[in-house]
Amino acid sequence: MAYEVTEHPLTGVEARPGQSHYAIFDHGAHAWAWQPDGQRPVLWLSAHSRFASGQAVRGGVPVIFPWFGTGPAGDRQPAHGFGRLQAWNRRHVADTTDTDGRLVVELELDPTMTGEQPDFPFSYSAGLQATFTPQYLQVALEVRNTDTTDVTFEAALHTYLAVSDVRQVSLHGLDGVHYLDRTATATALPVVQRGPVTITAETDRIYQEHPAVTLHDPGWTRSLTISDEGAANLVVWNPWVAKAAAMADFGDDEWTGMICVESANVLDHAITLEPGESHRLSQRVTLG
Ligand code: TA6
Repeated sequence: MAYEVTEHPLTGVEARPGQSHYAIFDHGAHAWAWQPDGQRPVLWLSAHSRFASGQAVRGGVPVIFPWFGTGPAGDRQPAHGFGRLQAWNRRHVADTTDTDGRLVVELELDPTMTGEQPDFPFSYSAGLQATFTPQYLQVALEVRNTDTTDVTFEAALHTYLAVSDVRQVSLHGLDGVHYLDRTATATALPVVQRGPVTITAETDRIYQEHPAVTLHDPGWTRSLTISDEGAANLVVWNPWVAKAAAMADFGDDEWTGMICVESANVLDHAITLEPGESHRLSQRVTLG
């Protein structure tokens, strides 16, 4: 049976069917726990995360909307948009955890809730649906243009996955896919991925068209398959030593325990909707 979040100051829905744990905050429509029966947590959450309005939660599945980073032209604030910084309206909870172990939570965001957003002066509705099951977690963001003009936005489901040791994992399925290296030492030119992705330094890559990928974690003898729909990009990120130390809400030694695999539409794959059109971005993380 689902219940109101009790472990943190933010409101939301939580459930512990059997030995598993599901949880989502109203704040940012932010799924922060998916731990199936008999498994270690699949979503990573920093021990130093903040849990407050106006602050991003460090971990789980941040909903990045309506721009990624500082936007395509590098001129927008707050970083990664305003969607993850405030409470969304909880619209629907379908709790069948006592029968089939499933919990579906739907939340909404619209301009009446966010106040003036000079960098995004449009009418829209954004809906987030999180589906927690014993086999997979699915998060879907649907954005509708309710304005009378075209609306262009970026979005990402910025999923933090827990791993035994990021230096031991490998991400398979991106061989031959072009990516943009966003680390400081990179050239601005796309690079082609050769073989599985392994993490041996700060890694911040925006891959282009991509298939489902599989994260192999030998330390926990666990594999996760990450599949998506409506995502032109896949972002892979680990801050490594220096960037982890530079973030106040990220423990200096926590970088070894996580990798972000983010389904996204960013930069030249930003989405433009005509009046009345909508777009759905979804990601599913499946055990095995
Ligand atoms: O998705 C990768 C990234 O854009 C990195 O460049 C890093 O900034 C990360 O997101 C975390 O961003 P945040 O604003 O949550 O600290």
